[in-house]
Amino acid sequence: MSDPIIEAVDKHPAPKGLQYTYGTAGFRTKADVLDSVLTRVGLVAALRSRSLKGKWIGVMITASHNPPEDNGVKLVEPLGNMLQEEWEVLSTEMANKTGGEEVAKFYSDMAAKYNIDLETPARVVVARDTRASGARLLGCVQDGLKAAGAEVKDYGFLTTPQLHYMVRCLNTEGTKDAYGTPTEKGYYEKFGAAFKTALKGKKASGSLTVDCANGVGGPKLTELIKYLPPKEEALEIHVVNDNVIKPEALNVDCGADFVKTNQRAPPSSKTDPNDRCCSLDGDADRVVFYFKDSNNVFRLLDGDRIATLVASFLGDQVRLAGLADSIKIGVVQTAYANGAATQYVEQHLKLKVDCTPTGVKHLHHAAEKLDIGVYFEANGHGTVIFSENTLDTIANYEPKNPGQAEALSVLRACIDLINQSVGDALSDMLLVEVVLAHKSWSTQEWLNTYTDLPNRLLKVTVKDRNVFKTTDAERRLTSPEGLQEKIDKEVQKVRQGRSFARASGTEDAVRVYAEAATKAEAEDLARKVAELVK
Ligand code: 16G
Ligand code: ZN
Repeated sequence: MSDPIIEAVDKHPAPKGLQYTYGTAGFRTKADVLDSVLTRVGLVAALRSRSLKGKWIGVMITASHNPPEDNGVKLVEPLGNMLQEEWEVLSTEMANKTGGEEVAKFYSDMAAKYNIDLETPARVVVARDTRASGARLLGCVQDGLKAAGAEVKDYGFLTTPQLHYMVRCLNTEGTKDAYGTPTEKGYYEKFGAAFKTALKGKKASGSLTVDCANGVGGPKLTELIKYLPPKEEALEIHVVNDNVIKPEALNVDCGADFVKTNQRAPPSSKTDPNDRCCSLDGDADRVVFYFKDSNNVFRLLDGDRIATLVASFLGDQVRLAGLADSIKIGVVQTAYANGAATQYVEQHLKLKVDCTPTGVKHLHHAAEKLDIGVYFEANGHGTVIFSENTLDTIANYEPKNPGQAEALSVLRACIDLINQSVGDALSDMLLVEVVLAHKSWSTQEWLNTYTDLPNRLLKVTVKDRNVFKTTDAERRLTSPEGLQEKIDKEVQKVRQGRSFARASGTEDAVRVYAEAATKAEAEDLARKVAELVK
């Protein structure tokens, strides 16, 4: 009898001489060398589901902000979290096995090693972004899933956070932790209703122009808008860069990564000074805000700004609700957070700041230890999570006066508005709008809360990036020997200097970050450190 796993794997042979790694964002590379990986990911997803007694596991086919010719895939755990690290390693091993027989053997070895009963049902949810290669790669995953005998739900096109939402909803359906209805309509209804309640009748000033990176966020936002309160009462949204019919336009001269990296609006942008804008990335899990000020100068409100805005607002609401003694808020950042943002949170908001290595899973884990954990990377990736205890406290607290009742109601709506399974550009965007409406703030007032230290990010090509090893949340190098001391010396030469170098997890390069009191000093410091790294 022929083995369906061997057949499926041999139908999509691996290109010779390539090494695949399940990195910070799953497998990600040129789409035309991914077929074999996707079939094997199907097998791993089925095993992972069986190892969790048939819980739903998510498979998202996306390469986020990467160019149109790339693609990728990542696996989602039952509550919407990123794949467990041990399984990342197994996925990497599986992806690099040579042929069907080797893969089939590894599959049964894994089952034996982890005591996985292969008779247990396997349930897997799949979705993809709008890349041209998505349909073909979906077919490859399906072949793997079918060979492993998994039950499959294919949601077609979704944003990455929508897929995380579906996974969490499916696994909590009918329990006390039910997260929502596992349909697209359920997603829009949940977030639309929470937005309306959280606004408390307040109206956003002006309008919001949303650049969707010509990705899946475009059509999904257009759909979401139908579930928001009428624009005359709440928020007027203009959707731009939503052309998904032309997949080669994805992330090209637009989107969150373009705006953050180039520190400028998409060239196609036609907004006036002080118009509020934001950009999503290609799979809508990142968002950054920006505007042109009265002097036509581009002003960026990135993930650091979203974190400070949201942390200050939630802090106010917790205090107003009378819960300041029982609920502590903390902010989680990475080394890329601007020093001024860190200082603002610690000294002005008087909240604790934790720093973790780059990558959502690290921030998420640190945030899970807090009552309310606000975590954002500077690039706009992030969300807010509430601990079990905090959720109970907010759900059960009896308000002592109308002021407390109002704040409690806002907090409850925010809990629903924030996608707690993962950072979600659409949900984060609505949250920012709620906070600005409550504070009656323009983007200029939001910007005025603190002044960013001038900074510079450089990409350095090196012979072997693996020799760059870090400690202290990537802020210091332990290898190559002696390099950190040299960086320290350069840092001391400038005012308010800070700099670090780390190997990229997504590109074959080392990234150098530097900040200082003036632009000239920051640029100079970055250049000097880059020289040292070379
Ligand atoms: C991945 C991470 C992102 C991080 C980026 C850093 C996830 C889902 N994505 O895209 O959070 O900012 O890598 O890239 O964790 P780098 O290692 O190349 O600097
Ligand atoms: Zn993304």
